[in-house]
Amino acid sequence: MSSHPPSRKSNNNVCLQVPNEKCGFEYEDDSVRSRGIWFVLTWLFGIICILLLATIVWMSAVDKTNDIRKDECIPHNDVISDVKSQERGKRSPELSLKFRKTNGSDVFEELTKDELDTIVRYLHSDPSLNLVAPNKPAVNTNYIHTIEMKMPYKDEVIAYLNGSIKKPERAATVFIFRGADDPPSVDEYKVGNINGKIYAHLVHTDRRHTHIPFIYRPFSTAEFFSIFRYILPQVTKQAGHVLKESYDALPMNCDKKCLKISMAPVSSTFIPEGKRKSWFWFQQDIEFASIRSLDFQFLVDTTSTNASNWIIEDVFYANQMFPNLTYFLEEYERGSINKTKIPFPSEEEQTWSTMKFRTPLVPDVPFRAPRQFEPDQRRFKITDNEIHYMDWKIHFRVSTTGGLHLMNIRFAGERIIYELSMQEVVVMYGGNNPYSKTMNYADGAGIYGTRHRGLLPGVDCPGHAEFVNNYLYSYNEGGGRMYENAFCVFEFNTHTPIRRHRAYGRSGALFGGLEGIVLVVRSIISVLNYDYVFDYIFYPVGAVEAKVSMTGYLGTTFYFPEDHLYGTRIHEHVSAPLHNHLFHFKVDMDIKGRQNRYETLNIKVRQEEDQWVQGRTVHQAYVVRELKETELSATYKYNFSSPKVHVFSNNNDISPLGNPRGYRIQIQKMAKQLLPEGYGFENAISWSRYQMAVTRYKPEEDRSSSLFTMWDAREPVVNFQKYLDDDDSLVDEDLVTWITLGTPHFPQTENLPTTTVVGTQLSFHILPFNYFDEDPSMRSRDAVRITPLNATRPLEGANVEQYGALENVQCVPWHKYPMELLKKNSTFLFS
Ligand SMILES: *[C@@H]1O[C@H](CO)[C@@H](O)[C@H](O)[C@H]1NC(C)=O
Ligand SMILES: *[C@@H]1O[C@H](CO)[C@@H](O)[C@H](O)[C@H]1NC(C)=O
Ligand SMILES: *[C@@H]1O[C@H](CO)[C@@H](O)[C@H](O)[C@H]1NC(C)=O
Ligand SMILES: *[C@@H]1O[C@H](CO)[C@@H](O)[C@H](O)[C@H]1NC(C)=O
Ligand SMILES: *[C@@H]1O[C@H](CO)[C@@H](O)[C@H](O)[C@H]1NC(C)=O
Ligand SMILES: *[C@@H]1O[C@H](CO)[C@@H](O)[C@H](O)[C@H]1NC(C)=O
Ligand SMILES: *[C@@H]1O[C@H](CO)[C@@H](O)[C@H](O)[C@H]1NC(C)=O
Ligand SMILES: *[C@@H]1O[C@H](CO)[C@@H](O)[C@H](O)[C@H]1NC(C)=O
Ligand SMILES: [Cu+2]
Repeated sequence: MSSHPPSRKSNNNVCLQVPNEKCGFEYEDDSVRSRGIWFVLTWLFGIICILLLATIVWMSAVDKTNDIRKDECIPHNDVISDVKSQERGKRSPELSLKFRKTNGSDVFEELTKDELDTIVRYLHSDPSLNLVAPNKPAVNTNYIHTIEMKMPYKDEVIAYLNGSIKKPERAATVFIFRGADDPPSVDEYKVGNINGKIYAHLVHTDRRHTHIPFIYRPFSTAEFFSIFRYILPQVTKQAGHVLKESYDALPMNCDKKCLKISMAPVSSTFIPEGKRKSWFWFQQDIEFASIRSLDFQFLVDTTSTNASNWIIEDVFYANQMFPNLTYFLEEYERGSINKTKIPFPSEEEQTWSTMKFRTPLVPDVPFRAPRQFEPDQRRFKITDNEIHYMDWKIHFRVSTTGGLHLMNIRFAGERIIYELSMQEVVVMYGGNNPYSKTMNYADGAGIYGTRHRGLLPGVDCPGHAEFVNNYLYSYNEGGGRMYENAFCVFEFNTHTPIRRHRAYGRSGALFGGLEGIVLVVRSIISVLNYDYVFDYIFYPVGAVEAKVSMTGYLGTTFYFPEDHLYGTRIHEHVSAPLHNHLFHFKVDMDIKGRQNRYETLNIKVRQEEDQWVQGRTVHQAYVVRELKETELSATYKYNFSSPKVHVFSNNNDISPLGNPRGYRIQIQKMAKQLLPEGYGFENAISWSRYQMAVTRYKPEEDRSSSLFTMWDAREPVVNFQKYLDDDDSLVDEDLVTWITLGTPHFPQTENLPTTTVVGTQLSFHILPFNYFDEDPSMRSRDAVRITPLNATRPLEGANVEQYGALENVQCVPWHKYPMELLKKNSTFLFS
């Protein structure tokens, strides 16, 4: 028990959550206190309470180490009922630091540490690959960039799942950077039969490039290391006096007044063929640099694999561009430039960009916020790599390059979704200064799997969530390592009823309702300044929602008056430019099997004769069903004037009422790609042209984006448009749906110090559409039905049916920051 603000007296954090009773606080109002006691007594004598106590006593007996007080919730973490969970280790109330135990037993499971070690040993033993370990980062070496499980093709997986073949071989996708080769390249390898006679070969497919120009490689530690070794010292040596005069700070040997370097890659379409260039600029190295941008910028040509040949090209300073550093310095000496002068922020001036608490604090008394807990015990479980929750069963994997993928999502025993995954996160900026004009980030370069880490219980996910760790291999993180608290799973009461109805009349009265209870699978990635919260939400009605919320810091530029055209001046010297956030998702649905079709229900309006009233014509809406026969005819660009319902169904499974059983996809927030098709960076993210697109499943059309998207627009490694251009038939085929979410973000001063998730949540729903004959949530115990005892006298007592769910539970919410643990060891959060 730990985190009490000093002014709060708490009875060991254990108290009765009774209305008006303020939980162990010094309390002045006696009437409130006695009311509290009255509630306690009522509660103590409640029959349901006795049931609960019996459960508690039983559970205490199960776990002797846990001295449960009768007014305390059962800390479910200690009474996990299933054997597998116990195998994973009993979780301390603070936080589990146990590693997820995996043994590669399942077809969806990521590679285990042993498997990764085997692959690394095997590849390193091949002299022709000439590989070096990740501990000596240099651009002109050959090294393994990432390793991840290569999923067997869907045919095989499904045959394995239905028991008709034995387990497919374990295989891996490996990206090898070959900076030492001439010409240098990045190559995609398949390493197969990992646990047997292992082999490796370059992947060949016409669906993407697998032998990739080295200039398209994502930034790696090797490259950052070289920037720090070769470029920064050069800039500091030649222009250090400018930085000192302008900002009273330096990038090196700087003690307390330091400059941080930030970087924006220039996509290949904006520069001559065969070149690789990035813009760099300085920021004050304080909390937090991304909103502390300064005006000294320079473009570096990093085409050579020999970093000592990298060239500093254009320099931008004081709203002027100079063709080279020497020329800039001459002009600077000559006094023809209006020098920028920004004093290094004092302690006090630093505050606005920090997340330090502001005063006066709200509320003025540190009463705790409402919080959620699980009164009985956890109602879902996670076994190896599968989540079990009510009618849902979900496999998962965390791919090193792709992040969290949910696989084989079943409801009531039937697969509905084979794969649900995020494909790419993009931010496209504009602005006055040179780097903003070509600043487009595709965060895949940041290696999504490694960004899943460090979720904080109590803030990022509820304290009662279960956290999952992952072991992944990436060069940027020094090889194989554990990522703790990579994602979390929790059951959650939204307290928006999922359904309800209240009716009252002479014929009787009735109330029926279902609490808003869902399962959330959450991951959060931080890339540079931004944080994205990804939720996959599972509803008792058989629906799934995918949602992304944005937070973190703005990306900014140094303010010049011209920036008014592009964004908002958010501080004296800081402008935040308009930008467009885009997200791409893959949904591989299988509705009653793999042979599905895609139809739109087009809502139209027409004028028609009213056959019931002579001579009257009416305007009214009607529906035209349009079967989408091929990929190109199935691309969807939102049009306000022609609303559509997007239905995916199985034509071999028609309900007795004549409705094909199906699911539909409904997108809540879309953004249009405003740039011309094929222009610049847009060419690398051709998926963003469509709010939705549907393709026929092809094993090699696995992803819509790649590690290389930030750089490869001239010749995209994965070109999504190509998936569509072969215009395959979509009728009664295995269909994959690709969904773009997005929003333009026009920054505002309220985005200081950070942007918040409020108003930045984008989502789509995957909803049953005549799939069930009746809402499956009608079986939920979380529902209630209330009817009068006597239908003709509804005011004289009612009957409450709760289907057995324990109610009126009063106990301690299980919500704590892992405070004690963090004081001793904050590895899980910051590593
Ligand atoms: C892997 O674990 C599962 C259960 O978690 C077990 O049934 C299987 O035998 C294990 N496989 C190996 C190769 O250890
Ligand atoms: C198992 O799946 C495979 C591949 O989809 C299919 O060909 C086969 O008929 C299925 N077998 C059974 C027993 O369902
Ligand atoms: C890299 O370039 C520098 C300067 O041009 C040269 O001295 C050095 O030998 C080169 N290194 C390699 C490994 O080619
Ligand atoms: C730098 O730019 C100036 C002005 O365009 C030019 O005269 C000079 O040759 C350039 N120097 C180098 C080293 O490119
Ligand atoms: C420098 O500042 C003066 C006064 O504001 C302005 O008139 C002049 O145009 C500026 N020069 C440059 C090169 O921006
Ligand atoms: C939008 O839909 C309307 C009504 O069907 C149609 O007339 C119009 O051409 C469509 N606009 C575009 C851009 O396709
Ligand atoms: C319900 O109330 C009506 C009107 O008072 C009465 O006649 C009837 O017997 C009651 N029914 C039952 C089942 O109690
Ligand atoms: C801190 O925790 C990490 C796991 O998060 C563990 O590997 C490490 O040994 C711990 N360090 C200490 C000093 O306990
Ligand atoms: Cu934004």
